[in-house]
Amino acid sequence: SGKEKWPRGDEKTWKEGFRSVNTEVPSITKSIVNHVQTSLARQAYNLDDLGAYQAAALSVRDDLILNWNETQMHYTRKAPKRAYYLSLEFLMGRTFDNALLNLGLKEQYREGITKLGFNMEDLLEQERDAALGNGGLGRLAACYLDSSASQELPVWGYGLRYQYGIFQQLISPEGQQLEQPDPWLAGGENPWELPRLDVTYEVRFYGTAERLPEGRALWQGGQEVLAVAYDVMVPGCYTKNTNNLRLWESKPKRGFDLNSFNAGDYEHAVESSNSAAAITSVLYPNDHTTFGKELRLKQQYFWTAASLADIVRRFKNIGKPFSAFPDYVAIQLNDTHPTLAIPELMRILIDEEEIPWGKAWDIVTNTVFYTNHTVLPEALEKWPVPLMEHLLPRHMQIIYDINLFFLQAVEKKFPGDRDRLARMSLIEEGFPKQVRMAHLACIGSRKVNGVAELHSELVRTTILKDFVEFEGPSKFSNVTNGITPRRWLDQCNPELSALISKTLKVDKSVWLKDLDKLKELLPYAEDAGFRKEWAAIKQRNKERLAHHVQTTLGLTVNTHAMFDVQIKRLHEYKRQTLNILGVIHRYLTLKQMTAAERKKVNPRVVFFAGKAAPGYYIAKLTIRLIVNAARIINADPETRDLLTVYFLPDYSVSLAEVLIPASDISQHISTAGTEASGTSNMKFCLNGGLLVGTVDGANIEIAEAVGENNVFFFGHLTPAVEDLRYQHMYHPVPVEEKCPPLAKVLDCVASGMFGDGGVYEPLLNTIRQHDYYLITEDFESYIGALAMVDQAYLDKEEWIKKSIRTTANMGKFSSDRAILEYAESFWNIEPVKVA
Ligand code: B1H
Repeated sequence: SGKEKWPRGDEKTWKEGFRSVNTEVPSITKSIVNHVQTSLARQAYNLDDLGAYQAAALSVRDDLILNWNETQMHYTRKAPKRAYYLSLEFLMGRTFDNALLNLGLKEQYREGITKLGFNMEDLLEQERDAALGNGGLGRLAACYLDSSASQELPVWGYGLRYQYGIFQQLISPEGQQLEQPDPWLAGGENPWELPRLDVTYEVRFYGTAERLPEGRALWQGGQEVLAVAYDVMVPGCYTKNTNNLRLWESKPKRGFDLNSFNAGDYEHAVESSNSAAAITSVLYPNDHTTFGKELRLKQQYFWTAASLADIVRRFKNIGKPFSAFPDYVAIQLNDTHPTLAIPELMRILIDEEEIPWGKAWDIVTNTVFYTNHTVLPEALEKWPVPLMEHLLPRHMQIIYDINLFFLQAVEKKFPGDRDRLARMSLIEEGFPKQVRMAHLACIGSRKVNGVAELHSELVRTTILKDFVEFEGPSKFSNVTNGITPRRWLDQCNPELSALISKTLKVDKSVWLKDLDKLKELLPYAEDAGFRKEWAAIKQRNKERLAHHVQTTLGLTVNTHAMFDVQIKRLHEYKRQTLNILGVIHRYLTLKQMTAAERKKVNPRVVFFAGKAAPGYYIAKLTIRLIVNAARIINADPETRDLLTVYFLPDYSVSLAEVLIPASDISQHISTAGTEASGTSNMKFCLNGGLLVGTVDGANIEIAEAVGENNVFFFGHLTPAVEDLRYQHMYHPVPVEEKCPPLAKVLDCVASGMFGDGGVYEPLLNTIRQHDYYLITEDFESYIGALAMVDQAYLDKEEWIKKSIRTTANMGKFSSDRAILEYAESFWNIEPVKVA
């Protein structure tokens, strides 16, 4: 009624009960001990590291809840325009350390934990990664959440609460990738989420859609599934603002079918309840490919429908007419995975809110924004029309209607251009017909952006060229990706962070939220004392990585060598194959040298890590070649002081946090025009690692920022790629002629130097035959670039200068800059600070 007295009962008693965030060591230890006693029901005498971690995490959770509650209440009261980031992946990694750092409580907790007889580093290792993503796209979403909260922007994430994240990778002794499930929630309570069992929505699948007058329809029948909210708290850095990531879990609407149960048909009784629970059971591990699987489409609709219902309900609470929807809501589509948000919002506005088509379309196209993350054809989502019609009959009608109006407008602007209509249609002809999700996302959005300058240009000139011609260029823009310097510098490289603060004579809270400040490090490149400290930190980070490899794999790493790292999903376009063939080439070269010649060579340790999609045969063969080459090369007494190779299994956010600060050089060597941006390139450079790479994605902008003399570029440029592929297709030249040194390497592999050569034939054939990713074309300049790296590394002082200058110039790549670009130029939202 609004007139109820608040609080109920005695106000003073209430207020005395309120607590605030524990900032002093005694109150922190008290809270930890309380959690041991009550939440965990355990005792001091039998507490292990896991128990101590859980108690400490629950204590931090309490603090996060206070800030989260205050933030959400404040946003509700102020009712600002909000932005919603819809992503099927959020690759969050661990939370404990990050939360402590963002709250500014790490040192207090360290002291308290020590007092209780535990070691902070050991407790941090107890946490499992939240790995609800495949790679860059999912980690970008996580960085953007961190930046939104840190910049005090009213942004919520929406995703799925998968029971199983990205699979765990095992490597067999033969070098085969084996996959195991990742039951990340199996340990019981997850302290970083708040189950909201009262926040639920019903989501419908299948059934029939009957057209009604005035463009409306009645969709009924089919299967109804319940979406239950779990809220993950996202603390900002040095601010009270704590944003929300809402993850949906699927649940059967009713426990099970009682009629069948009573009739004795127990299997059927639980069938529909199982099929409901299946929706959010597992993350699809097929980075960069679309499969047209019904369960995946169910995930996409389940998630967009629940998210939109929630967004619409929140909007309605403000009490404004729907015409004001775009003034209060911005929805960012992370790739095409949530594109159903467009027809779903149309359905809500038309069928439920009874808004006419034209007005509804205006609302949608002023609310939704679309980010494209790849131009690779195999990654562009298409859904078979028969599947859509079956699963989402009403949405298929709406898509047809959108298409009709759209093509009429195209026909009007380009009369009689049938080819253009066919190219631009939302429906691709064929057997079966397919819905082109990128086209739908494009025409349903206010803005479309790519994720680095080159990539955005490729979006404009290739996959969406017709749409630029039709709608004009202003809708199409670029937001270059960024990374959060909190996790990717302060957290993963605390010594470097401390050196930066000491040198700049400011608290880290200043430069971590204004990363351009790193520029002030530039003059210190000339300071020999500073260089010494800088190099010593890199050395200790290399030792930390070596220690990790020693304890997890039992292998001893030479920390006096140059550390050369390539860590990312296995994919032909990323060309791990080029790297390992380069390693073998180096090995063959070393073998031919005299002992005296070898003395002049820089020792090198090459690290690989990354997962292959379970069904991606060639990518798995690449892993096999790496592992077997490593086995032979590392065992060779003639060369092993100068060259060793490691494939570190089960790459994850947490492993990246150890690898990245330890690298001297990292490899980002995609065929030009294929890697939309890359974000690990930014992480390495921020940590003072140099980069060897192709002129692709964000490598280009990194080189612009840090200076071309501080990166090692090689390979053909994007405009050449198409012609070269054409030549390979129609005028193939044998690799023996095109690139003799590569041919020699391929022969060694084929002849069994690294185990049965026949095994590798299919991989070698991808190069010998069409060589779509142009390894033969880039091999020699790649070897040349690596030689330049060796040359540069000989001058240690100059190398350290390059390292310092690289870090100093990386300010642009903070995800704070990126998220502010989205906020200002797309979403039109402003910071809402919680006092
Ligand atoms: C990126 C994907 C992707 N682009 C389909 N596209 C997926 C596509 O499961 N799926 O169906 C999953 C992922 N991921 C990456 O996005 C780009 O390759 C990187 O270059 C880029 O840095 C990253 C973030 O923008």
